Amino acid sequence: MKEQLRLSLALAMVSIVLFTACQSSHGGMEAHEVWARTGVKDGNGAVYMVLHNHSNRADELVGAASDIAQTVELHKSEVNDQGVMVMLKQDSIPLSANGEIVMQPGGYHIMLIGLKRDLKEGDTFKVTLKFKSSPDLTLDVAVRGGGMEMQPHGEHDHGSGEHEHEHPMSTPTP
Ligand SMILES: [Cu+2]
Repeated sequence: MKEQLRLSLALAMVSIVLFTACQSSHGGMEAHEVWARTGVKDGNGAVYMVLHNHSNRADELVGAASDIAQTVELHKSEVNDQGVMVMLKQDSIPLSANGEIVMQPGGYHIMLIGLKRDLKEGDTFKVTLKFKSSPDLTLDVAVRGGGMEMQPHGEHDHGSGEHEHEHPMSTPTP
């Protein structure tokens, strides 16, 4: 009886692993856990995911596009030598053969600059990834709550000294 229970537990765990593992049959690019922070119209947002390259050839992520924002850029958050978190625009992000890019808060992300509408928990929108070699990949992005909202441009931050930043730095950076 005890053995049987153990066996069924093991089988259950195997099926969970199979379910969450990559569906790698097509040998191309695949994204997992694609999500965005909540945000407000005219503010900024960020998209995160884990991107897998299931092919034996290295490639590069060279851009992203979406109707949701005025401008869409590849960014990397980094702590500079003064200990300040900054966001650096990336012209491309390398993706090794059978490798992955982890986009998460505090690291790589897809920056949405000038949102065309509010992003509320449960909303979805589309983002298209562009690669150097692989075909474009269009993804459904789910908006998750709990993200820190980015301040809209305008009233609150046309003070001096901050204008060289693309997004206000007073809020936590993606
Ligand atoms: Cu950014």
